[in-house]
Amino acid sequence: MAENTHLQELESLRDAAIQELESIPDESGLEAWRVEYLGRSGKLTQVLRGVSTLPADARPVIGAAGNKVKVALEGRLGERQAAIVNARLDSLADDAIDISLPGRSLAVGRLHPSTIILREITEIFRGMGFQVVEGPEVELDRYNFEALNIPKDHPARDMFDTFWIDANKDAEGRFTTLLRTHTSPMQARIMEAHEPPIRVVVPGKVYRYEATDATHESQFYQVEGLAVDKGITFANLKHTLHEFARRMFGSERKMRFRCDYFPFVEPGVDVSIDCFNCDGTDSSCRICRGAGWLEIMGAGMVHPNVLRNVGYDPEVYSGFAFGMGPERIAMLKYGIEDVRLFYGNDMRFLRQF
Ligand code: YSA
Repeated sequence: MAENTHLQELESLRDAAIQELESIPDESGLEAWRVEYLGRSGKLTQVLRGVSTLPADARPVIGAAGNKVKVALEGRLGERQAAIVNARLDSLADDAIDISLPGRSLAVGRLHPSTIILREITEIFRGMGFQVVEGPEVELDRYNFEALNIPKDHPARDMFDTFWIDANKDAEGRFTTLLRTHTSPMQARIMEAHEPPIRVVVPGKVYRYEATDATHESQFYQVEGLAVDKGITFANLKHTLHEFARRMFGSERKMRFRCDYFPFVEPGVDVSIDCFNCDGTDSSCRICRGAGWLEIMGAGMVHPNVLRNVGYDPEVYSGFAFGMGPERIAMLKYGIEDVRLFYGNDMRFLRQF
């Protein structure tokens, strides 16, 4: 009787253990199951230990049945372990990486055409002994105009349509801060901060409140040049700009200087090169439009008033200065017909450089 009860107990222990085992999802669960049933204090181990207390005739029967259950449970445990490992391997195979596939190419950035031309220009001047410096885009009226011999109400202010910043006003209620309309204010800042000799170029963004068209943007770059020392003459300016044009556009280019007016130079000139597309021979040339000449910058000898404004003695020092538009130069070099393409964010244009 006792024998039958023990046999039933073993069977239900086996069935419960197997049912539990089938729903275990991972190896840590399997280990907990092993400890619960087959461990030293496990449920089956307890039953097997109790065999010695049974009547002598029941011991071999229950002992043999208990061992059979143990072997069966160990066997099932091994099967379940293998099933869990295989399931994991199968899921890895689903996400497998095919290392024989070619890689996906990354889109590599490139330099903006303005940056390319700016680097080319500044490198040429660096090669001629000029230092490259930069200055603020938000500028004071004092540097953008007044230090450059353009006092308040001077008509020359109309040459530079200005974006004013309404943060600060002077005693008469006039704005004192602006987005610089040219890089020339850096002439005054540099001369104020340093004694001659000075040889600098200043690349930087400038802003003008003007209607845009194929040759006019409201934001564009300029490169300013300034050289101040004892005995600097117009001949030094001509030589420097000739050398620049030779390195930038080739040695066969001719250069033309014509009188022009800028309040901060005397004399002032505009500087052109002869058209490298048609050599001045094609009245329908798409680059010079038949003029034969391409204007590339304004320049001149630094006005004595500008030297005085920064505390230099114009009897002792003289200097030349120039200011050019790199986008206009890039347009000439690359045959770009509309300056608005530079900041239009059209990737089809930008990818060509
Ligand atoms: C003149 C004499 C000096 O001693 C020093 C500098 C200068 C240049 C002066 N500061 C100036 O800004 N002159 S400018 O109005 O004729 O502009 C200079 C160059 O900037 C032009 O030759 C042109 O290449 C470019 N530029 C002017 N307005 C532009 C422009 N580029 C694109 N869009 C515009 N709206």
